[in-house]
Amino acid sequence: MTAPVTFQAKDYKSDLKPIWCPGCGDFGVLQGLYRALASIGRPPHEVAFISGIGCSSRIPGYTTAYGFNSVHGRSLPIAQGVKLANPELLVVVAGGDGDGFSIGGGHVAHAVRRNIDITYIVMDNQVYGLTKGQLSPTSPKGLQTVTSPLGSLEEPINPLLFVLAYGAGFVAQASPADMPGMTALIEEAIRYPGFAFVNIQSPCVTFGEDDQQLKVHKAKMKTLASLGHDPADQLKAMDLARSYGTELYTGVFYRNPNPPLSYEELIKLRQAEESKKARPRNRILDAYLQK
Ligand SMILES: Cc1ncc(C[n+]2csc(CCOP(=O)(O)OP(=O)(O)O)c2C)c(N)n1
Ligand code: SF4
Repeated sequence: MTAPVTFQAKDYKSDLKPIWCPGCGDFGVLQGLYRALASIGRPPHEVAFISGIGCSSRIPGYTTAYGFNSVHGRSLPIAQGVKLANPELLVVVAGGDGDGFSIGGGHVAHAVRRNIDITYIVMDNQVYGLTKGQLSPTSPKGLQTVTSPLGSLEEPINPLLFVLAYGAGFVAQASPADMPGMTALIEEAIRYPGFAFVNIQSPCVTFGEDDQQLKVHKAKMKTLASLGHDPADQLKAMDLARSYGTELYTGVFYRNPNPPLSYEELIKLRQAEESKKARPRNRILDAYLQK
């Protein structure tokens, strides 16, 4: 009998050296992704990373999996297309809060309600890192940046509530300040059979609030488990998510205890039903297909 093939974190690591600033939170997230994939044990050629544009969106290049570093804000539509074209692939979407909730914000609602089995990891650093520190949609009110030297006047959006409100089946938050906890959450999200979202508080040490955010996270973090939160309780999840920006809760806010069929499973069922029906031939389509 041959032993089953197992994988280690290093098997997902490409030869490309990350060019992130020393201390950037994205290093930890990348390690967490490698480790979660190794624990799941799917070979790199069965995994695809899709991203938009941003520092965090460089992730696909740093893995040995298939990758598409696409267009700013368009990672979700591309990832959904990839998964539908090849449902056997494990598809992970990675990107920033600007990519996901500014320019790409309109896609989130539809990815959630369509419920294709992909995992969406947002590295939420509350600024636009790649373009040198402009305000992002999750920047806290009052944050001073190059575009808000006197402090931001806008309220941040709440990515957790946003995704919960559209009915996502899996919503979690993590920080690389707790590597084992973050890795376990990434793995759980990937294993969830449907659209899963993990908001990772991944500090930008160059343009963020300050360069000590990981230490701040460590001191501030509270696990939802320690609060006795039941992840099956959707309303309580929304209540807890309201404290985004003030508290730093980590863990699973919501996991649907009865996950519905994913979009790709519904398509398979539809195809099976349709194939049983006798349909009048479409002469124009038949002629086209025979060309
Ligand atoms: C269509 C388009 N608009 C704007 C840009 C410029 N741009 C590139 S990355 C980015 C924001 C990056 O911030 P975020 O997505 O939060 O990722 P981070 O760099 O912080 O990881 C912007 C505005 C672009 N590349 N394409
Ligand atoms: S600019 Fe910020 S987000 Fe980009 S690599 Fe540097 S620390 Fe990371």
